[in-house]
Amino acid sequence: MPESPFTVPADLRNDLAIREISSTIVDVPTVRRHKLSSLSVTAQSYVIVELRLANGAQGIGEAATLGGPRWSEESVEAIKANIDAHLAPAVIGLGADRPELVAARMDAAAKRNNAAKAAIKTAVFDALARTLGVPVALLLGGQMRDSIPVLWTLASGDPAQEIEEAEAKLAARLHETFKVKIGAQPPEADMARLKRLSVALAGRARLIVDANQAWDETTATRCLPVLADLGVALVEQPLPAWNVAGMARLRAHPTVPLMADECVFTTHDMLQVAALGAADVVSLKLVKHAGLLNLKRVAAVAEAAGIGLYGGCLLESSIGAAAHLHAFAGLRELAWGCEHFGPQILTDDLVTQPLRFEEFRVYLPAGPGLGVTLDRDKLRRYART
Ligand code: MUC
Ligand code: MG
Repeated sequence: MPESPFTVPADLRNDLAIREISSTIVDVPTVRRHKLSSLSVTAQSYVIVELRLANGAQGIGEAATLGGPRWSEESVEAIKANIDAHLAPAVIGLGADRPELVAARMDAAAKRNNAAKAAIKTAVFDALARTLGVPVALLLGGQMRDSIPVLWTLASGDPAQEIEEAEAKLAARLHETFKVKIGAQPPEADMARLKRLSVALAGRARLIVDANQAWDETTATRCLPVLADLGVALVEQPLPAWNVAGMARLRAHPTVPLMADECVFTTHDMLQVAALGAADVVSLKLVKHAGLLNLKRVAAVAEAAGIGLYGGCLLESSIGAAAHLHAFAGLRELAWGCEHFGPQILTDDLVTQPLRFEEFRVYLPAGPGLGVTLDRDKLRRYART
């Protein structure tokens, strides 16, 4: 008879048992309006998970959303409700030294809910690593690097403002690659906007674009050669997430390398994209892959297919960004860098010591666990009442 996945080994350390999990919705204003193809935000919403073990160790995790349940199906309201009613009760009493068992219990308690599960799993790793006095990265295989090139996203939709913003980032030596959000306006208007940006920043910055599923295949076929002529280095998710075959057809006539984002949540999605040859690069995110271990699994499928890795984000604060950096730090290759500029687009952060951004890179915070400390005053200030 196959072993039950829920047989808890007898040697479970009682002091590592998960005793308490709480979740708080926070809304943190952004420094300017951030406009994607189908949504726009002036505040970023997260669910912050706080977890306590029997030994008193605490862990934190963050579930990010973008524009309510519009970037993906999860909203902060649904994330909090499902954590409180289903996911936390499923793992209370389990040992933090059994992250796979914690994951299996949550999968049995709720379908998908990937961002909610990711936040709890991050908090489990944080508490476990703090107990052991090691960084989370060490529990994931150890660090290949301690900093990662980090880009900035231009998403006001106003090219004059975007050029000014990019100039300021270049001058401060914070970012030299810029991701331009397109798809909120007609393609011709976006092409004109990109032309202005590429002329203004020529020779000094690299541009990539993210259409967030806005185009149909005909539009993409028409626009990709224009983007190639403008020197755009990468095009992210030009087609709807369902049209993976369409992405493969676009790649059959190479113009600009394509990056998969919303079409890759699970390892099965990644396998399909790889089998169809539908992407050159994949954007890795905790909210999509449901946690640190799964992120590395998706990366492994991509690596096996020769697909490049990119460290994606959903505008996380320093908490969520730190969690990603611990996972990214252990990947053998991260050829396309990362986009964890989230802490910089917020008017305030949720930790006592925000992440360090310097010389176009973001640094893995030092210290045990995630290496960041939740600022409880800030948590109270931005908590939704
Ligand atoms: C996305 O689709 O990549 C990441 C950066 C940004 O500006 O939006 C997000 C989501
Ligand atoms: Mg994207």
